Amino acid sequence: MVLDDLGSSLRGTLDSLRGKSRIDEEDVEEVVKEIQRSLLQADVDVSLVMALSDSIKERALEEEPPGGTTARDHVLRIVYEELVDLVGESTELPLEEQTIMLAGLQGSGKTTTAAKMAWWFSKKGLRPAVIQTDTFRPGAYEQAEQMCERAEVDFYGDPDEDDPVKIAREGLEATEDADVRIVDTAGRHALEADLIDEIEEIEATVQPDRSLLVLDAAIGQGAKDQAQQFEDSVGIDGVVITKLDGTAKGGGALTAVNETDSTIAFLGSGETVQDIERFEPDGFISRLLGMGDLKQLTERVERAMEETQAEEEEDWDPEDMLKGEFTLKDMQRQMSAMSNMGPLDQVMDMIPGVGGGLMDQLPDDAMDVTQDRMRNFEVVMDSMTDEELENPRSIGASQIRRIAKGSGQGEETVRELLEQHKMMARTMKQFQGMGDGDMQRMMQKMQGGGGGGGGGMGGMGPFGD
Ligand SMILES: Nc1nc2c(ncn2[C@@H]2O[C@H](COP(=O)(O)OP(=O)(O)OP(=O)(O)O)[C@@H](O)[C@H]2O)c(=O)[nH]1
Ligand SMILES: [Mg+2]
Repeated sequence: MVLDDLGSSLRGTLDSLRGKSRIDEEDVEEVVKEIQRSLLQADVDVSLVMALSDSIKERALEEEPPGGTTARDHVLRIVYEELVDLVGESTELPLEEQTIMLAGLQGSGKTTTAAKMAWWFSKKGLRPAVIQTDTFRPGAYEQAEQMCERAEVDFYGDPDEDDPVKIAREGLEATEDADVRIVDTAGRHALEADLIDEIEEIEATVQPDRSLLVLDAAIGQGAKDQAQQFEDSVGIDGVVITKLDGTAKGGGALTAVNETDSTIAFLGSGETVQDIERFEPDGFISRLLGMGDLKQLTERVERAMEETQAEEEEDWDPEDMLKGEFTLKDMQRQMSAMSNMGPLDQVMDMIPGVGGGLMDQLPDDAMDVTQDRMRNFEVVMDSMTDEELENPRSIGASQIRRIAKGSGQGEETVRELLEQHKMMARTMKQFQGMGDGDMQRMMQKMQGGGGGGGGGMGGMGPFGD
């Protein structure tokens, strides 16, 4: 994703500052060079890069490091602050009744984003609805309808109507009961006069409380003009950057945001409705720099736990795992909690110490393999009886054959699953001897010593080692 290698290259440079209490101009030059290289490679505008590096240089040399901080921490803090400043604030988005219009070029991800945002609002306890006004793209109605179904949110569209303004007007009436109405609009491959006319008309009809511009992270310097044009015609309150999961660099989008004095509202990082997150400048930059982002991770974990619990008919206490035998049922629950959290590599990226450094050392597809395997395991477990799940030791060769057949997986996958389970059960056993106090201490350690989740990155001391 954006500035992907900034973290690792910068870490190397900063590490050379370790142990020094004062920094000289040469050290700062070195750090600034790394930052420039990463930003330019990521397509961030040259003048922006220069302005940023000048202020980092100036501050690093002139500001006195607060007592007790090392040269490394001092520079890291300045880099962090300047980068946070570069990406700007998060677009204000009160959790209240509102209408939001999405604009953007063809294929930028508007329709996907509409459904994702609706899903996001529904998780915040509001009732969202998506209104599809795109009469230009064939299949736009079905696409939006399907995505909204997956997001389990209300949807309005009219495949037989070809006047988008009329659809918008009728859509507002039809979705009167919704709290948040998200209006999806048509895209064109370039900003032509008729697209501008159309979106201006829709905006006049809908009178959105906010208009968000959807930008593909792959867009380069062209983003700047595009953002300006949309700003001039309908007014842009915030930007959504999509496809950050790809190889895209995102720097063009960042430049557009900066140049138009706009802010970022959401980040999109995948094709499913859950692949959205609210933009948080601190967390975003800490993640880039490999500092991890505890706050987001905590949110995801909490959400996943809620969802897993909602799916369970009986109450399940994770601590039960530490008491009796670790069964396949426990493993199944654990895996379902994991898959609710989103792609494994994204979750890993948010864990301090794991994101950045460690991830760099894994082959690119290491996580995908694990995820595919997890999916296969889930299918296999679905083909097992309760008795087998509770008592995996009882599973013999003939049962393996039956389960493999029933799940459409090979027998070796079933065996692998049983092996994996055995390994996990052994690990769990090691925890079993721990008293409550030990467990608590371990959790606190994992949360950065802050105790209690939700504390953001405050406790972990992002500038420490
Ligand atoms: N990998 C990835 N793909 C995305 C993301 N957002 C959207 N896409 C994909 O990008 C393609 C275009 O997305 P749409 O939502 O249809 O884009 P749009 O702006 O509505 O396109 P038009 O209506 O034709 O203007 C689809 O194949 C989406 O699945 C994302 O965050 N990550
Ligand atoms: Mg669309």
